Amino acid sequence: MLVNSSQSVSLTLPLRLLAAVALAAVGLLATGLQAQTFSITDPTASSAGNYTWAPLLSASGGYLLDPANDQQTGQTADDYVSSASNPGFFMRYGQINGVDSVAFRLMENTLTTDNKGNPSFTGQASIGLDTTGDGAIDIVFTVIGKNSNNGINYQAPGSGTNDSPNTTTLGTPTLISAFNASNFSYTAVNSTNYPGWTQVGTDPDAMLTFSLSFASLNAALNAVGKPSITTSTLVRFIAFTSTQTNAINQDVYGSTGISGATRFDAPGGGFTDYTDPTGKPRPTPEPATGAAVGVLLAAGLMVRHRRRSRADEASADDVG
Ligand SMILES: [Ca+2]
Ligand SMILES: [Ca+2]
Ligand SMILES: [Ca+2]
Repeated sequence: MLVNSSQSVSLTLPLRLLAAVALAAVGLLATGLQAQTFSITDPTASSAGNYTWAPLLSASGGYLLDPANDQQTGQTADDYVSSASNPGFFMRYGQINGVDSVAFRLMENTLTTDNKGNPSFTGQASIGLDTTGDGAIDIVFTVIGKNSNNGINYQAPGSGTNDSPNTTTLGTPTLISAFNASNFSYTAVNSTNYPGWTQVGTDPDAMLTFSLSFASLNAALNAVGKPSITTSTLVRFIAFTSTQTNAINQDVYGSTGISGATRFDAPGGGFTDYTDPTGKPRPTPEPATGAAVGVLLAAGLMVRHRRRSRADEASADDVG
């Protein structure tokens, strides 16, 4: 009995040490992820089909998807598209030109071109963030290609509840940055920038990508009276298109039409599952790395070993 107890104690201490080492490794992995350099034109997936951008997920599991031809105002250029094998809403975090940045990528049904046939973004696409977990949009980032404030803007939600298309109003866009080669890309989808993509309908589809620095994201949050977030804050995203800047009126990604549900946080309402700003989904269960799982397995085996030892002792006592 004494031998068993001392064995348990002597093994528990190294186990704690091992757990600490594993957690440190997890931290290093996270740091590595944040430091990774990328470009907004990087392909969505490897040639082997593994996503290098993070597909945003539904709260009920799997990729968040949006049907084709459900936008409400007639312009298929502003219709988000996806399928079970081709998710259409991605994000990525890392360094662009040495600056910590977050980027979003969306697939749209029709590529618009200028009179020379070159891709020309003339629409308006927005990403809303719920940074506080209350189901309401806290801030919106909008790329505008059609009138004043062309570029990447932020918008403050209005005084309503901002938890559904009908209850959301948006303030005047404030320009964060004009479009440039590092923060905006609008292009036809092809087998290089999205290996495995299947065209929707008869017209070429578009891939829209934009980025902003993490510092400017937080500066915008502060400007609308919201606290800053960190790379571990759990956030929900919602993507929508509009013909006007003060409301949601075209397509909500993840919702049939504008309003497949009465609230953004209801099934089919448009919110992604919670993720951190690096695109890493909410850990369930945590932690998820191989090393940490190994530690958990080892801990489980130890518990079983100790229970068995106690059971052996108990049965030995019974016999005695
Ligand atoms: Ca759609
Ligand atoms: Ca199309
Ligand atoms: Ca939709």
